[in-house]
Amino acid sequence: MLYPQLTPTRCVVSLNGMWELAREHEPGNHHKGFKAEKHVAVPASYNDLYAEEGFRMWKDGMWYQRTFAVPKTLQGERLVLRFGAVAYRARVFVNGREVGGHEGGHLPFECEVTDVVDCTGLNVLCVRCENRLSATTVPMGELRNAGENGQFAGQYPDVPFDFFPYAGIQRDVCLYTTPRAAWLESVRVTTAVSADGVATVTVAGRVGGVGENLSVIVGCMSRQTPKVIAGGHESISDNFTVDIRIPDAELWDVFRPNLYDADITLLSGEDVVDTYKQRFGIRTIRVTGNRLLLNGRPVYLQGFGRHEDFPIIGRGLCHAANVRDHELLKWVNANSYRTTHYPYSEELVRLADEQGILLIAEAPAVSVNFDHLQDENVRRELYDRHSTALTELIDRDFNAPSVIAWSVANEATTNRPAARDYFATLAGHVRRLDATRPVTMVTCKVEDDLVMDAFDMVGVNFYPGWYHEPGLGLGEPFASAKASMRHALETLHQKFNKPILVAEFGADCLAGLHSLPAEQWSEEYQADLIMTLIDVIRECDFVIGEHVWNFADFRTAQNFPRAGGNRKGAFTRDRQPKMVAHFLRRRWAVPRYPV
Ligand code: GCB
Repeated sequence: MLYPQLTPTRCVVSLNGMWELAREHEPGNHHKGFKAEKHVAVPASYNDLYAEEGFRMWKDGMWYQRTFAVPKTLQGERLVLRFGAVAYRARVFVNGREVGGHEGGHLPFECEVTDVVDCTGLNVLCVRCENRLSATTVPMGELRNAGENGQFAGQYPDVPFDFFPYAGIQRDVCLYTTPRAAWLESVRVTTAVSADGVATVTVAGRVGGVGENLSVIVGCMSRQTPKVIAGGHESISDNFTVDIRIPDAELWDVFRPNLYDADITLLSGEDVVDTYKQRFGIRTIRVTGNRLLLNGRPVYLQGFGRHEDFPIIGRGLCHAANVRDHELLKWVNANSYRTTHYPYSEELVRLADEQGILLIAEAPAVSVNFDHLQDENVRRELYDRHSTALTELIDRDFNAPSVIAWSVANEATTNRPAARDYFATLAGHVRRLDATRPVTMVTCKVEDDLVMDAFDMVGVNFYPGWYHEPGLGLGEPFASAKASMRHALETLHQKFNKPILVAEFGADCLAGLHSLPAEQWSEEYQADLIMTLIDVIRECDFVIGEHVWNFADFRTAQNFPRAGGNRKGAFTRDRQPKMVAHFLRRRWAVPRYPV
């Protein structure tokens, strides 16, 4: 699926804005249009928009509707409705007819509506969202007995993770056109660089529809020096592959986001049928021994786990908030983050491409709990959804140079024997789809993890000084937290002999709360603990990165260990620095490896 683009052969019409909303109290005829209860903003999560609990916590059918007309100039084109993401399940109706749907709340989907729309009048677009989770959804939810992930038992709402299960039409909606007879359907750019700096760029794609005498022209443009620098031309049927050589390639790198465009023209005979510009970057990323190599040089990941989470709009796409977050990342001298615990918006990934920020892109599989997956059929059902989510994620982000690794899951019960096969098979699935990036997963099982040897690098979440070994102690400050961190990292390394990313560590902190000597929840405690643990982490040469949990405070389900949300942010929820952010900024200003 291509990201919607205005080109000489394509048009994009935004359907964002004010829609109408109603809860489905009883099944009925909502799909034909309904009496609204509320206005609703698109994109946004609906949960935090209203004053009533009955809307905030609603997870059954939530109906959205709006009307749209098709401009005369677009009639005769192929018409497609595209949704950036709808959580968790969506069914889409145009003029009462079901035109498509999707499951999984963080990836795009589209529905062709060429033959359904009325070009003479207004069309009624209705979308049914639903946010019920189960043992076989990704993520899992509503498990009642939370099993090993018991820390989440009894939360309100009932999810086995701490971030709030926001729902609704959370990303952009648009109507876009392509030519009707034949069109570019997908494009994948793979790059390789030889020792003498020559890049081979392979632009492969698929054509939809049918056309006579089709061919494709690909021109490569450098964004740095905007001119066509290389090109290729192929006669094709429905698939194409064009190889292009770029001598003296300018590589994409951290904060040096050299980007190229593959300018693709689909021709039928001499006539231009479709055009599309696919951006890409040329860079290599791989794990060797105890290092992660970006363009052949060791890179140390310093940054955070994060959430798409903002006041009022919840998980809704907000360009301003995304710009602010990336500005703060640069200010604090971070170079990377993990898209915990689900795929972030395409717009954010594109921003990271353009700014040279490194991303570990994570599947929406948080807290996969094998205590609820003892039945093989149930396990297979979950696996199918999980592998589909990864397929869709890789399909969407394959061309993004900022994405340097795939994370297939966060904190599963990886100490259960059934987890082994499940994750080894999943790692194989990801490698078949993309052989150009490392595959990882994030565990919290140190002594008894059974799966991490299936991955290229080990991600670990570990909270000494917070969930265990709390307090400064009477001797050297944080002595037991330090010992515990060192032991965990050495144990994992001895066991798996892979480089390790410390994917989460940290402490909650209520901004403005101070204490001397430092105690839990204070700014001093969070700052001192994190900086102390960074010292320990850096004594371990096999560690390839430190990601503090979390970039910013975020909203959670209600639970007694959470004070108005998760407060482990280095920044507050409204994106102002806590004390630790200033410390990190100084520490991260000095490169970990010699430049
Ligand atoms: C974790 C989870 C993360 C939580 C965090 C915490 O290990 O991966 O989703 O928010 O701990 O603060 O407890």
